[in-house]
Amino acid sequence: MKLYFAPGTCARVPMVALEEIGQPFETALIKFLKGEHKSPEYLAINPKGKVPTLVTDDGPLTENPAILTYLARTYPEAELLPLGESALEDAKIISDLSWCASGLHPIVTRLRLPQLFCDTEDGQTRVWELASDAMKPNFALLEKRLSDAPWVLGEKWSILDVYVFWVWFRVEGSGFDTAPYPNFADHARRIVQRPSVQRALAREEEAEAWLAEHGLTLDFSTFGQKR
Ligand SMILES: N[C@@H](CCC(=O)N[C@@H](CS)C(=O)NCC(=O)O)C(=O)O
Repeated sequence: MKLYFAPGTCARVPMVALEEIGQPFETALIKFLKGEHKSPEYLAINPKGKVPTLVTDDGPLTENPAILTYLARTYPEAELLPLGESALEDAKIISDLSWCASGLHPIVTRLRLPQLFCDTEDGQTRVWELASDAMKPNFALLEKRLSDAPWVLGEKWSILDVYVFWVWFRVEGSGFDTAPYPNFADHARRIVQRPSVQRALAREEEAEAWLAEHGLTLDFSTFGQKR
């Protein structure tokens, strides 16, 4: 399998999943600043022009919920997700994956890159403020879940923990006030200790260093940090 990724992006989640599975996999670094994600070659694999893309033996797969479900079903011994208990329990897991991808991720993008949503500085401030307001109830839900149990799905770790960790990491660096969410903060500290996460972060660091060496570092200096 081959994972197309860029450091700091949501491709971190399938990267950790592949590390958990423990079988050799290839990675391909997409250089956003070179526009590689919009190149004809990449669009032939992923017409949406985004990362992650996982190329499997049966062809490319896009969208985190699909990639993670595929990996969890194909490698059940890795115990990425507790699938197969019942139709309802499986659907609840899909519900959480969808929440990360279509509920939380779009707000993360507005917090990190408000300039994509408005081309005036005042407008960008407003995008950031509205995104911050929109994120608060979502963080409150996660704070509640992580005060009731150590992991998102309860007593046992799952790849959903890495998905919400990626959201935490992105939001924490955006200027959003994370102080009211101590259990979520503790969850992030525990997740980062996981060996698979350490290995994925090391891969990202290596990619980041390569990008820096070639003048291709993406300026994620966020609006929130600039304020
Ligand atoms: N719904 C997609 C979202 C993928 C996505 O938005 N990826 C971002 C990085 S976190 C990206 O590739 N952005 C580049 C762009 O939109 O040009 C998923 O869950 O996989």
